[in-house]
Amino acid sequence: MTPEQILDVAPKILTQAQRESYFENGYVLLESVVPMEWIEKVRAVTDEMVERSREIATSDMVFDLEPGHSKDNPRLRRLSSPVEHHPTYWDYASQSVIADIAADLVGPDVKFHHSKLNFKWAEGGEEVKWHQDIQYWPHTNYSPLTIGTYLHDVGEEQGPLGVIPGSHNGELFDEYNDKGQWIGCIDDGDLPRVPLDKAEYLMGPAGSVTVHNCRTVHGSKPNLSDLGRPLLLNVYSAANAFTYTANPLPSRYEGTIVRGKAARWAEHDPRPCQIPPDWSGGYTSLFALQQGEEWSEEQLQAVAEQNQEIRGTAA
Ligand SMILES: O=C(O)CCC(=O)C(=O)O
Repeated sequence: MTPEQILDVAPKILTQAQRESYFENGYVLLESVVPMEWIEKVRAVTDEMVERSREIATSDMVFDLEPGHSKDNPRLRRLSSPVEHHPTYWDYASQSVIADIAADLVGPDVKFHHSKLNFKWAEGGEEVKWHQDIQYWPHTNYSPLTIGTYLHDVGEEQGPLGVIPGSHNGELFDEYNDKGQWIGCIDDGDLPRVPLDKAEYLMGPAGSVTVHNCRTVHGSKPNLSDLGRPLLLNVYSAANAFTYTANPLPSRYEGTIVRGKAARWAEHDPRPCQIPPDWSGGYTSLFALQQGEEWSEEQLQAVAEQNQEIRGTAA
């Protein structure tokens, strides 16, 4: 659907001005839009997951650990595919206001793709380098978007999500380096073409939601404050957008229609998309890839096995 066709359908949550702003700028911030009952439920299961992470010492397909993580001092970068690990995350992704927000921006037929929870731990939570998402998981069109939910209040000090307004209508950048290695971010040599001085940082109280389009250039600074910044990210697309590469963060819910109905025809955008490495054997993590971290043979083997298990259970 074109933005005009989407705008012709009555919105469920957003104002018409917010929808227009999303189409123009490639992002929108919705402050305090999620009821606190949901946030409290999600926080409670997140605490449980953090407890579980005390038992592991190296990153795997579930927990992406910061260097320095230990039983006594857990430091998580990411919980991968939270929907796969606790039903509350899926209830939130499929039944809460965020799926309605997706419908307001991709059209009434909405498909779930994947989820992740980026912690950006207090006192050192790592930066996310400037990148676009769609090169990680190409679709036949550019409707996919990511909805981020701040589980706690986020101000400038916590490393809020930063976006470059209008970049969704610009260049799609190469996320490989000049040696042909996937770096999952925009190479330093290309960054001068990104108007970083125009970056907008999206902040708000717990329950605020960030939405960015899959072509929008975005990133975030390290969190040097003494408060964590858990940001729960759920990715949706129009039902008529189809993937043609393996999902880096698979789950049994990939492809589930969360609003409206399934598509019988795929919609194709003529603009080309870069192809990522083949994730079908497993994916490490955005942070590890951007930081150029090497994972051990044992970690990669464990990831491959967990990956196989999840793909085997995918609906
Ligand atoms: O956590 C963040 O600040 C950004 C997340 C992000 O860009 C991603 O996970 O793709």
